[in-house]
Amino acid sequence: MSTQDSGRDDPRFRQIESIGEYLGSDLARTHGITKREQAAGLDPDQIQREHDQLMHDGYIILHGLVSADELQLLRDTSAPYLDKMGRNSFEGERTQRIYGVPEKLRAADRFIEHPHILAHLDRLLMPNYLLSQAQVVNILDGSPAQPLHIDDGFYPWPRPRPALSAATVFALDDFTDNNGATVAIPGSHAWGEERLPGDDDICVKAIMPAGSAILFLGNLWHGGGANYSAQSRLAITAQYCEPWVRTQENYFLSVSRETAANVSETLRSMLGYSIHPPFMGMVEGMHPKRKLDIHG
Ligand SMILES: O=C(O)CCC(=O)C(=O)O
Repeated sequence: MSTQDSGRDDPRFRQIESIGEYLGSDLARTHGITKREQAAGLDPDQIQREHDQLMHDGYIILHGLVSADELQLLRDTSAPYLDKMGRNSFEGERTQRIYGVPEKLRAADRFIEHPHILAHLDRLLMPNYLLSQAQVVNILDGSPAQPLHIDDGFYPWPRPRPALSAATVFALDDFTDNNGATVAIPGSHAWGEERLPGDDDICVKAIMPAGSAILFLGNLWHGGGANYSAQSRLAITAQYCEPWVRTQENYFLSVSRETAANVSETLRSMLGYSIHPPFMGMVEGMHPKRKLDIHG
């Protein structure tokens, strides 16, 4: 019989009985979801309490997530790339940003795939969520506050609605009262389209020591603060989105295949080498990892 006669004769052929099974199944047969909080030795009750607070306020601050050495390595390896100012008031006229972080800065992996952050993302987003963007952000002295914004407002689904993304800002320097600590409006993740931040809204500042992070929902109003401290404020921010929306940075272009083959399985998946069932992310009907030269 010719190989074109019937796929049913192939032992790998799967009979799909219903549209529900079709939509719910992982036809590319990706990996199961790991219980990351267990694997990382995190206390599920504590994560649940933090999750409840995150859903109530729209943000939480987590302390002591990374070591002094991990902070120093990221500061040192970032420094050569911090050579340009922002191109508009949103990027910040006195703010430096590094894009293409997963290609340039291996020291950032620890922050992007931090188990405590992933434990929360695993509760917030669907399996195989994606890294939407990651940036090192250096707010220089004299920088005005960044305009308040929400991170997932460009997806055309009117609010109030569930967050389609979540973000971290890790302090690489201590965040103080006057050096540009991230500001946020508690509870603003529940606002509708028509409500904009006003003078009466209470903003909190994420004042926290280096190595801490603010984790917030993509529909929370927030922004980088004003820096009038005579020192710069270094941070790394990562945004993660549902696996069925478009990411902001196109990592298939900014991350080489060689890098994608060599990062952790978790980061590779978040860079888009993953499948949202049944087919989103496939390449020629196959799992995208098949395009990488992965050994072992
Ligand atoms: O740097 C910060 O504190 C926040 C940055 C931010 O929200 C952004 O650039 O979108």
